[in-house]
Order: sequence, then C-alpha cells, then structure tokens
Amino acid sequence: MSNNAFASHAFEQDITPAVRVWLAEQQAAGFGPDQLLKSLLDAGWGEAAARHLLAMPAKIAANDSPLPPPLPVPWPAHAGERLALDAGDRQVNAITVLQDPPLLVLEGLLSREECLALIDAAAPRMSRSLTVDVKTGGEETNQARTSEGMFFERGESALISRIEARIGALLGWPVQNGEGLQVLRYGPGAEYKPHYDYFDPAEPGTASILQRGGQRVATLVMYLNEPEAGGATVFPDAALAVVPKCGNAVFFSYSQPHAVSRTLHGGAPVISGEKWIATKWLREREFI
Ligand code: PD2
Ligand code: ZN
Repeated sequence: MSNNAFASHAFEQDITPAVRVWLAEQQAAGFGPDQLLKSLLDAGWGEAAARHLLAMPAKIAANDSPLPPPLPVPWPAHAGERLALDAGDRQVNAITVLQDPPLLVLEGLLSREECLALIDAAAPRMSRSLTVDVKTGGEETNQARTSEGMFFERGESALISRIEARIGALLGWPVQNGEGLQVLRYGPGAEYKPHYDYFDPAEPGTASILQRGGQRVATLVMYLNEPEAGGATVFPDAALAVVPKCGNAVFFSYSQPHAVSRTLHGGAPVISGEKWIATKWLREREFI
C-alpha cells in the first residue's frame, strides 16, 4: 500500500456521520473554511486531516447518499401530554420525554415477576452476542458488544405474547412488525459501544437485511434488573443517561436511517453487579 493510499484511508476513518452532519450544519450557518479549520484544530484534529475534510466537495462531505425520506414511526398516544399511558393490560408512566430525538423513559412497563421470568427463561439459552454484519447481511461477534444474548421467537410463550401485545398497544405499532425479543446480559466491564440501531443504507449488506420487514424505525430497551453500578444507556447527542431500573424502559425512534436522527446510543460499562435487558426492535413492515 502506498503512503498516499494509507493516509487517505486514515482520514476517511475520521469522517464519521456525526462529523458530516456537524460540517453541513456549520456550512449552512455560514461559517467559512478558515473558521471551520480553526474549530477542527481546536477539537484536536490534525491540520492535514482537517484540510482534507474541508477540501471535499460539499455534497460528499454532507453525506455520501441523499437523506432518505422520513418513514412513519411508532409513538404512544398522549405521550408528552399525560403521565400515564395506556398499554392495554396496564398503565405505563412516561417520566421523561424528549422531542429530538423522539425518546421516552417509561416506568412500570414490566412487573418485577415478568422481569424475573424473562431472565429465568433466557439464562439457559445465552451465548456471546452477535451483531448484524452490514457488509454481508450475516452475523458476527463484535468487540464493541461484550455482552451475552439470546433471541426469543415472537409469540413463543404466553409470557412473551403478553409482553409483545402490551408493547404493540402502547406504541400503536403492529406486533408483526417487531423482531423477536432479544435478551442481553452484561457482566462487570461489559459494554455496548455507541452505535445506531438502523441499518446503514450505504452498506452493501443492507439491501438483503431490509427484505425482511424493511428498516428498523424504533427501539425499546427494557431493563430487567438493576446493576450495582454502571450500565446506563447513554445518548451522547441528547446528553442523556438512562439508569437501569427493573421494569422501566427507554423508547426512541428514528424516521431516517441517518445521523440526523440523533439516536447514537450505547450501553456504558457495568462497573459492578450485572445488567439484564430485553430489546424490541420495530420494523417498517411485517418482520417474517
Ligand atoms: O444495554 C443497553 O443499554 C443498550 C445500549 C445500546 C442496548 C442497545 N443499544 C440495544 O439493544 O440496541
Ligand atoms: Zn442499540
């Protein structure tokens, strides 16, 4: 590999979706190249990498592909207007409401008995977590995700069906559009580095993933226990950390599979104890 090819590769690694969005916003706000160069240098960029970014044609710097049109997303009736929301067989309190990204912290979505029953049913089936490999559409182990996990089939038991029906009623979204519930266990030191849950339209494996139900449009992370320390779900773009509490959940949606959704999120390392969650990802259409 020539020095030039290596240098250019290193620069592109730094040009994350968040950097592209930042640059587009700064340019739209009227900041010129000199001011942007100074901002990048102040933020710790090397001068060569900063000049490389600023020299890119504006359209490429803003995004390699056009912003996809917004998709309909789930949202509970009356969220943000009322504390108590109707989830069919129980009421759930929305104790935190954000608009950008659309996000709710929900209290009392699951009972303590349901949390324990989910852990009991999942525990014998746990294995090292895989993530979807967007290059191929297959699955791979991932150093960014050091938890163990398993998937329940949709409707595989009375407990799972009851929880899925509750989620459907709360969010006003068909149960059939949900992926099977995933349970994750994080031990001390385990984390899930910040990521987006949608499938990146620019990746080659995405087209095959989307054949099964279209894009992910929302995520519901339900907390099944309380770690002694650490393990918050963090949203860097919203400066928000949601601390796990048994039965509570965080819900957020993304109408566009793009960093403008501001849904970057991660699981902070567990410091002591363990953390158990159940995640329901919601698709555009029926997920078969
Ligand atoms: O465990 C979490 O807090 C977490 C963080 C980021 C879960 C997920 N993503 C997920 O299940 O997508
Ligand atoms: Zn996630």
